[in-house]
Amino acid sequence: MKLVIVGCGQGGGNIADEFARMAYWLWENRKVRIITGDKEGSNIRKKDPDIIKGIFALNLGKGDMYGLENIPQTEDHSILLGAADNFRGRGAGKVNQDGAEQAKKESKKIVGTIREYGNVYSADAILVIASTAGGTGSGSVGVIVDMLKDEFKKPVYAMLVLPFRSDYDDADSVVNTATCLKRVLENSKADAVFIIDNERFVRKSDSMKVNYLLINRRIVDSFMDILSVGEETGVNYIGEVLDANDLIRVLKGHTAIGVSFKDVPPRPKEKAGIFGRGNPRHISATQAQIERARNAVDEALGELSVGCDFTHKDSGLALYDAGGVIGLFSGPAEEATEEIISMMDSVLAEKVPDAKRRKGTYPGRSSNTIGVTVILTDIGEGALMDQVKWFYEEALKYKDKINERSAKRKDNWGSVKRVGEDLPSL
Ligand SMILES: Nc1nc2c(ncn2[C@@H]2O[C@H](COP(=O)(O)OP(=O)(O)OP(=O)(O)O)[C@@H](O)[C@H]2O)c(=O)[nH]1
Ligand SMILES: [Mg+2]
Repeated sequence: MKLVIVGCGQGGGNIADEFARMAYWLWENRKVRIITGDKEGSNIRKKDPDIIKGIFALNLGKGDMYGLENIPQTEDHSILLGAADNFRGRGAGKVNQDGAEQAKKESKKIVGTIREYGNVYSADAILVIASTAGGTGSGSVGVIVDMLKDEFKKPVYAMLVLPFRSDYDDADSVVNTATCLKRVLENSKADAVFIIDNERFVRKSDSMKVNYLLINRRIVDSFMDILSVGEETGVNYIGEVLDANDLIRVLKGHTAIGVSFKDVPPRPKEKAGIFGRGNPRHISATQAQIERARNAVDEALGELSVGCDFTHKDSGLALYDAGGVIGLFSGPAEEATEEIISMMDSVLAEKVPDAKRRKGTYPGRSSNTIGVTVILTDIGEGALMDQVKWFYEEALKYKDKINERSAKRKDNWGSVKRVGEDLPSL
C-alpha cells in the first residue's frame, strides 16, 4: 500500500519521520516502496529523496521540527503554519482550538503543498498523524483529514496517539484529548482511525526522549509488513495476497494494530533438504512450529496499540468486539504452512467473534523470524470504548472545575475591589 503521510505537531511529525526512516530501509533492503514518489525501479538510488516524496510535517512551531532527521525542512516537505498570527516558532502552546483555527485559515497552503509535491494520484490512501494531548496536532488533525478527503477523494486514515497515564491529571492534556477524539472519531471524514496509546508501550525506566524514540519505532514497525505485502514485486515474495484494495475494504472506524515476532531456531540440514522439494505450504508443521505461531497470534492481540478487549460474561475470556479483523502471517515459506495459516484464522475467529476476516502471508523479514500482524477495525464494546468515555467525562469535570475556579477568582477580586472603592482614583 502506498501512502501520503502528513504528521501534525511534534508527536505527529516525529512519527512521520520514523515512517520516512522505514521507507528508506524498505527500499534499500527489500526494494519495496510504501510512500508515493515519481521514480520507479532501478532509477532510484540508495537514500534517494524521492523515496519519501509523499511525507510531510506540519507545525506551528519551527522548534518542534528541529528534531526531524529524515523529513527535510524545505517547503516541499515542511508546512509551517501561523506565520501571520505570531505563532511562528512557538506552537499552539497546548491550545488545540488555535491548532484547528490555523489549519482552517491556511487550508490553501496545506492542500496546495501536498498537491504540488505529494504525488497524491499514485497513493492508495492518505495517513494523517497527531498526538491528542498537545495543541497543534490535536487541533489540526480533524480539519486536515476533512480537507484532504474533500480535495483528493481517496481513503484518508487518521492516527491518534493518546497521552501517557502520567498526563491524566493535567487538565489541558485531558481536555485536548477528549475534544480531539470527539472531532476525529465522531465528526470527521476519516475512513478509519488508528488509535495508539502511549501508555501501552512506555518503559518506566527509560528517559522521555528514549521512550518517544522506542515508541515511535514500535508504532511504525507495526505497519511494516502490512504496507509491504501488496507492494512486493519479487516473485519469491508473493504469498496469499493481501493488497491495498483488501485493506481498504476492511479498514473502517476505530482501529487498533498489533504485531508480534518470534525467532525461529535454525533448521537441521537434512530437513532443509526436504523443505527444498515440493510446495512447503503443504508440508505439515511440527508441534513446536504451531505453538510458536499460536504464541505470536496471542501476543499480537495482547499487544494491540490500544486496549480494546471485553470480558465475555459466560466464559470469562478476553474477547474483541470488532467489525473486521486482518491477520498477516510473515515468515519463511516452511513456517507459513496451510495448517499454521488456518490456525491463525481460527484463533482470530474465536477471539473476534462474528468479525469479517481477511488473512494473508508474507515472506517476512528474515529466514529466522516469524511475525503476526493483527488489525482490528470498526471496534465496538470494550476497553477502548470505556477509555474514550473516561476522557469525555473527565474533560467535562475539568471544564466545570476550570469554570468554577475562574468564577471564584472573579468573585474574590470583586470583594477586594469593593474594599478599595472609597480610595481616590489616579
Ligand atoms: N509517541 C509519541 N508521543 C509524543 C511524541 N512527542 C510528543 N508526544 C505526546 O504528545 C503529547 C504532546 O503533544 P505534542 O505532539 O508535543 O504537541 P503539538 O501537537 O506539537 O502541540 P503544541 O506544541 O501544544 O502546539 C504528549 O502526550 C506526549 O506524550 C513522540 O515523538 N512520540
Ligand atoms: Mg508542539
